[in-house]
Amino acid sequence: METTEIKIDGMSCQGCVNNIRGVLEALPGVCSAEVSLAGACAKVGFDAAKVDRAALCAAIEDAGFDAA
Ligand code: 9UX
Repeated sequence: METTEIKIDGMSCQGCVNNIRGVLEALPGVCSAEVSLAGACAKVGFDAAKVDRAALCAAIEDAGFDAA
């Protein structure tokens, strides 16, 4: 498993955090997702054979946030 940290702009409450965690966990290949409102970031564990960092960012962007 690989892990990556993604900066996320636009989260304003714990609901956003839960939404993003759900979006990430729904992606095939994502093993774990920890999202921090205070840290404005996500730490994601994933299987690099199934999903890549760009796809993680794209899913967060699709949910209405800025990911980098
Ligand atoms: Mo909170 Mo986030 O009411 O999209 S869920 S602002």
